[in-house]
Amino acid sequence: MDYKVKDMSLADMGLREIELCESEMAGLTELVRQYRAKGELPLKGARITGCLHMNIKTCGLMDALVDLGAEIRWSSCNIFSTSDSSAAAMVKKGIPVFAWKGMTQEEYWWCIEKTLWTEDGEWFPNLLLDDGGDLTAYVNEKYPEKAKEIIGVSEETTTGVHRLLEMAKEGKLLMPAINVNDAVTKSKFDNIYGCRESMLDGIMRATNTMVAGKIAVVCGYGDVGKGCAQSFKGMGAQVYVTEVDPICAIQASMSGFAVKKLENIIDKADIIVTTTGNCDVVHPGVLPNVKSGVILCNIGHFDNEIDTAWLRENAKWTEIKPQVHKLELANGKVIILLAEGRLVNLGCAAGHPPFVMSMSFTNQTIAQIELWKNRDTNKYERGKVYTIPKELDEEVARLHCPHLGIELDKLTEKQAKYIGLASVDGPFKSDAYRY
Ligand code: NAD
Ligand code: RBV
Repeated sequence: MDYKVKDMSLADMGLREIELCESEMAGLTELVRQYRAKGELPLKGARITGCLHMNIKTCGLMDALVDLGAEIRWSSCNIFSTSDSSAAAMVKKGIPVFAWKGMTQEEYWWCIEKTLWTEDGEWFPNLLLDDGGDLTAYVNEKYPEKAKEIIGVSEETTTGVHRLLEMAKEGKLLMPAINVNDAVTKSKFDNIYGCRESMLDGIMRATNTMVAGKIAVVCGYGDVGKGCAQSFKGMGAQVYVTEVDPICAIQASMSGFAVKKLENIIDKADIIVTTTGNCDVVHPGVLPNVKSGVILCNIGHFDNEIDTAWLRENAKWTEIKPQVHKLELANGKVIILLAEGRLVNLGCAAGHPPFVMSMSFTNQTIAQIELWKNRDTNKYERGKVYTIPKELDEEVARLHCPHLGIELDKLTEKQAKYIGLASVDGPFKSDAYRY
């Protein structure tokens, strides 16, 4: 079997770590159990290439896909997000993994290429599972003839969905796509509550700084920004938000956060985190005005939210430890930059906790099954982007309720009719409902 990981001697530790978080991946395990109990292998025949942070939680997703009948090959969607013990553990289980923490950008693309073909050239995926859109763009651009035969792709994150919609608009998306991010049970949980826990984990592991009493600035108040702002508030920081969208700005204000222009607050901030999925948010126009010693980091998908390209040219970099750099600007000010501007929760910590990733990955698994099950129907058309149907979204939530000890009340027929539902078992909301 072909593979490339950092160190196979870490495999046994990786296997023990997977076991440690298994019980928290409750809904995903239950989904697999239900199929197996029925004697079904809904992904039999599926050949999935995955490109998603190769860490412990993702091992749970990979195991689920294999347990449901799929063959898989895997790489990480970020150069810093691999857990080397997880990667080794999956290789030990017989999965071709191409991922290690701290790879170069060139190695990153090499790994993606290696997940598309076996050495004999016999294997090419018939499904893609992506996070951020790099794998999807790579296959569509480099192998368009092959891409036209792929059954579909499921996409994990907000930025990847933006890229899918762009490709679809330009007629460059050669396969059907399922937008996993906009399942309610993904973005309203992973992006909010996942980041609420893993952002601070990243900052603390990297710097060991005291957050209470500090001034924290959260750029962007979408789902991720909401989680990050809550997290800082919970820890006792004074929190400022920056926004461009008046709706999100009022939401921030009414949650007790002062909303200011970045240029008016940057000189007071002790910690700044970008959460926008946008480029050039912390830019050369404001960077020289930071408070010296500021901790600067990003939790959005790509490293262009903070203008790291400018910082490379205009600051003296000293590595304190991997993924933590001291940057000295020409005016003498110091910036502590985390994960070189890449996702801080995955570069400096281990990503989201397993329970919330179980919710995201149950959606991913359902999306893969949907695409595969409908490979010969016209339900999912090439070049179009679909969201997960409401019934399945509610089912993902239902699968996760027991683990939290949640008791659900039950509608009567009369009540269901009164509020306009087709069934006492849901769907409980219309597609327009915003949660
Ligand atoms: P979102 O669209 O809900 O929120 C982004 C917000 O940023 C919006 O409200 C937008 O108005 C605001 N914004 C855009 N440009 C801005 C600017 N220049 N200044 C201030 N605000 C600005 O998106 P989201 O779901 O919160 O995702 C944000 C990013 O985080 C994406 O890149 C996504 O892929 C990524 N993400 C990362 C993780 C993680 O674990 N690291 C988890 C989920 C999502
Ligand atoms: N994310 N994955 C993890 N495997 O630990 N943590 C966060 C993990 C995902 C999350 O779903 C988000 O949308 C995406 O990473 C951004 O790349």
